[in-house]
Amino acid sequence: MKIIDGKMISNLIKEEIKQEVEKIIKKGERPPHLAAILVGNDGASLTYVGSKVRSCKQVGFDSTLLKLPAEISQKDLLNKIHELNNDDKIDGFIVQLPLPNHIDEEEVLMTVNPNKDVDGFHPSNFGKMALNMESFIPATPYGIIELLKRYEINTSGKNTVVIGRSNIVGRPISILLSRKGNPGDSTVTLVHSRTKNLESFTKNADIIVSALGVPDFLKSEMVKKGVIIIDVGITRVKDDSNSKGYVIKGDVDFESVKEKASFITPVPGGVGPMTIAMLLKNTLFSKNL
Ligand code: L34
Repeated sequence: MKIIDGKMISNLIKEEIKQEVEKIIKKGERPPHLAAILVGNDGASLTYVGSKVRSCKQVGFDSTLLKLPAEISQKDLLNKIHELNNDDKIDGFIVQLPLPNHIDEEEVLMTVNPNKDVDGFHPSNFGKMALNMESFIPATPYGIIELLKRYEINTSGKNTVVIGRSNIVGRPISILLSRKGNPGDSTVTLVHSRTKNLESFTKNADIIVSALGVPDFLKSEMVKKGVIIIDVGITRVKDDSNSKGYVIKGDVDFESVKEKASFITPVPGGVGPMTIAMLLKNTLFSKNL
């Protein structure tokens, strides 16, 4: 069993990006600039956006964090997005999800200028991704692809099972892994809450990408020997014995499944840090558009 070290790879990628930034500065240009909109005070979102801002500093990017109140109106939020769309000094920006219930998420994501949509959530970018055209690839799926590449995991012709059909992970990674190319060329099955006999699919899978958000969902009886496991789940579970008051859990029962897996990502330290590194990569790409 080999642990796929997302933390280590993300640091490597950030180092590569930092060197690109140094080249940009030497040419006398300004560094890439990423902005993030955070609505409300969700604890996990604060952590993730905080890491994004910190990582910008590490690689030499400029960053702007717009913290907006949970009660903000749809109209005021859209206005902020228009401001960022029209700000020539900002190369890319994200609106951190989830948004409060009264906000129409679809309208928000459709308002982001596709050329600054470094999350790749706009239908124009999502459509281009599905058609194998150049586009921004959503950071978490992009991070998974990058991990498969750097660990030289062959996905061609493999039975790949994706658990979960969210717009930000399950759906896009199922498209990416079935596209022509490497990584890609996989025979992808997308299973979800309405799937009958889910185990019959996971048991036959060569590669499993789990993006469900249910701690310890995937047990060792549900997988075959030699399986490759990518655990995207990241749930905070209350734990008073921990100084933070919670522990972070993946979808995979790591201790038992690792005995059967040939490769496995840990949580934390697997896919999470890659999401941040690939967001920076998209922002660098955006600056060069
Ligand atoms: N707009 N919303 C938008 N873009 C995104 O790409 C995200 N996502 C998801 C939630 N909402 C979003 C993230 O940024 C999930 N996500 C994310 C980012 C970073 C980490 C996890 C999820 C991460 O850094 N995880 C660490 C542990 C962090 C902790 O201590 O809680 C890890 O090692 O897995």
